[in-house]
Amino acid sequence: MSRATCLFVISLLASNALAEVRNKGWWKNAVFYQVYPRSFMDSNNDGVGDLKGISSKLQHFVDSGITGIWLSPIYASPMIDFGYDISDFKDIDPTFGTMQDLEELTAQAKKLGIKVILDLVPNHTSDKHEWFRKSLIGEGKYKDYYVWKTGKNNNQSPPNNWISVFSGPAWSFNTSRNQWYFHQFEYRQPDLNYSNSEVRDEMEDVIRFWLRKGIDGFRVDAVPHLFEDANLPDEPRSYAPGATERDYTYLEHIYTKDDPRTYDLVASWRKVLDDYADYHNEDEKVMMTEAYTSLENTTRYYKFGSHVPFNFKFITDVNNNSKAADFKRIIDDWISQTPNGEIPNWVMGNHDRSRTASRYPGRGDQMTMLEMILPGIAVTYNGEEIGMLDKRDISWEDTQDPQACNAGKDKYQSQSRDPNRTPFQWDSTKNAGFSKANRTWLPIHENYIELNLAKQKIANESHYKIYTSLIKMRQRETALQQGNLKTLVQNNGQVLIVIRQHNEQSVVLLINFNDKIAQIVNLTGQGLANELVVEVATIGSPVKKGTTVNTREINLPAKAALVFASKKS
Ligand SMILES: *[C@@H]1O[C@H](CO)[C@@H](O)[C@H](O)[C@H]1NC(C)=O
Ligand SMILES: *[C@@H]1O[C@H](CO)[C@@H](O)[C@H](O)[C@H]1NC(C)=O
Ligand SMILES: *[C@@H]1O[C@H](CO)[C@@H](O)[C@H](O)[C@H]1NC(C)=O
Ligand SMILES: *[C@@H]1O[C@H](CO)[C@@H](O)[C@H](O)[C@H]1NC(C)=O
Ligand SMILES: *[C@@H]1O[C@H](CO)[C@@H](O)[C@H](O)[C@H]1NC(C)=O
Ligand SMILES: *[C@@H]1O[C@H](CO)[C@@H](O)[C@H](O)[C@H]1NC(C)=O
Ligand SMILES: *[C@@H]1O[C@H](CO)[C@@H](O)[C@H](O)[C@H]1NC(C)=O
Ligand SMILES: CC(=O)N[C@H]1CO[C@H](CO)[C@@H](O)[C@@H]1O
Ligand SMILES: [Ca+2]
Ligand SMILES: [Ca+2]
Repeated sequence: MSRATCLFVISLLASNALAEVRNKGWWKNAVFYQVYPRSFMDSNNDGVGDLKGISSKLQHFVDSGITGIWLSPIYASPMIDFGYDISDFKDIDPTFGTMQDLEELTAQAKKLGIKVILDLVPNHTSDKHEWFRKSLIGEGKYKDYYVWKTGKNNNQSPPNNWISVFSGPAWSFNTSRNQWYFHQFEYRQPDLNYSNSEVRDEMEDVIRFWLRKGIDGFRVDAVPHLFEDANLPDEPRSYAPGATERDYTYLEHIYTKDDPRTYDLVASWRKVLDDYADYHNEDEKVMMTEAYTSLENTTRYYKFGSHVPFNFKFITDVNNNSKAADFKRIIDDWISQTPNGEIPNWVMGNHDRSRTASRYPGRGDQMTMLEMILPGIAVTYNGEEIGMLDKRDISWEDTQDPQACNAGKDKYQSQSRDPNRTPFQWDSTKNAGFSKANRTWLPIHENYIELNLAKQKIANESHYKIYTSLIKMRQRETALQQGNLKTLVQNNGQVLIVIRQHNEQSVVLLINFNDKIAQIVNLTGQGLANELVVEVATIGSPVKKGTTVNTREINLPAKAALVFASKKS
């Protein structure tokens, strides 16, 4: 081999060795935190949160031990569905700031070691998106970007009986095109046509655009809704109790949900992320998927490239009347459905659901303990680290959520997601320190004087102290990083026990589901040390942090939860 060829081969090898995904698996024990940008922090005092606001609070994530944040949509939008109706996938809405603000946010976050993940909303666009406007007049390739169809009865009625998630017909007529278009959500959110390869190319292009801005991955919205059956057949009735003809639950969504092609589409997006990280020699990019569907169909996304198919079982399958055994069952089911080598995840709340502390009155911190002690990834919705509550009394006049507005004045409260979207409570100053505006986009919860981050930081016991102590434990305890998992129910079904063990190290969580009676828990025979130390206790528990207990006879106060670790020598 000549010297020149030799050098050539070496440099090829070198560049190959360099160009590869770095830091693979950084997300495996991550705590991810969902920021709802409208409600996090307002930097310019117009009453709505923004990107500069988030940048100004990055230290909060560092202090808390959070690995990465995912931001609900910040793209250009008429805000019919607060950013889930996007008019330009490659621009920032002025409500939230500028592209420069986003670049500054990602750059600053990178310096602090915080990952930034964006929301990808591929199912639909805003009706104000350029693609839709061109599609309306049948222009060139845009003609088939959306799902258009001539209606029945001489085009007088919709092409079929499909119902929108936000209730009422999922079809709207447009006079200039003289056809109906399909929308799974609001009528100003027309669905894209994913049978069209040009649409798929556009979305890959959108993903690459944001990767070039320095983001670390995507959370993909409303995945099961991506494809519809090409023949557009009527859907059968569900006979769900109480469902009226306009309700989404009135039909069995067999032609508009869970289409098998969805899985390959998700896999194609994962490939875009991997190829990008590979080519640019960057940290692995993460993909999270939002799919409210059966356990099998949700966990199937693991096999198609989702690192984190969101596990909503603590939101959808249990409530404040559930027993210890119900919790054990949903934990065990998820673990058994997680393919070998994949990582479980636990989501306690989000912008669509009632807050954890409201769903589990007096037991919100126990839910935080569960998600932090269980193996894998924990996902926190902003505000839950301080135990924020739903603001239930928002008036019809102040209501903003389109899902509630669609439901009408009589039903809006049962449909509204506003109560769990009120601004973050930073301190006890005006507007909870969220904004200096005279009016915020949603009212502040009136409990902010008492319930806020600043107070919880200095209190002896607080939701926030519990939250951060648990994250510190995750960083410290090998049992939480690598330990196996055992779940048990004892004391006549009253106590849930979660044990994590790695070599000689153990972490144990005990939750007393009995509101009135303390339990004596006996953990003999579980392979634990004779003595354990309380690391975290629920607020007001008479058994405090630092208490050493005998494994044979642990006093677990009524309605309390305790986290223990083995004594360090
Ligand atoms: C139909 O689309 C046109 C734009 O081409 C718009 O001006 C009009 O308002 C739409 N009509 C309906 C009924 O949606
Ligand atoms: C979707 O796009 C495909 C491919 O371009 C086209 O054949 C089809 O008619 C479109 N579907 C609808 C319902 O518009
Ligand atoms: C699961 O997905 C399959 C294929 O995509 C679909 O046929 C089935 O109806 C789905 N099942 C449930 C319970 O959602
Ligand atoms: C909790 O359960 C009680 C008793 O069944 C019920 O009255 C209450 O409405 C429930 N609270 C929540 C927030 O679900
Ligand atoms: C709030 O209202 C007061 C009194 O009307 C006014 O002086 C002040 O400029 C307003 N502040 C903001 C931030 O709009
Ligand atoms: C916190 O605990 C210390 C020591 O037990 C006590 O002196 C102090 O009063 C407590 N502070 C508050 C705000 O409860
Ligand atoms: C705990 O359980 C073990 C094994 O079942 C038993 O030998 C022991 O007596 C129990 N201890 C107490 C305090 O009940
Ligand atoms: C669960 C859910 O529906 N999440 C989002 C899905 O998309 C709709 C429409 O874009 C949003 O309103 C939801 O918040
Ligand atoms: Ca603002
Ligand atoms: Ca769709």
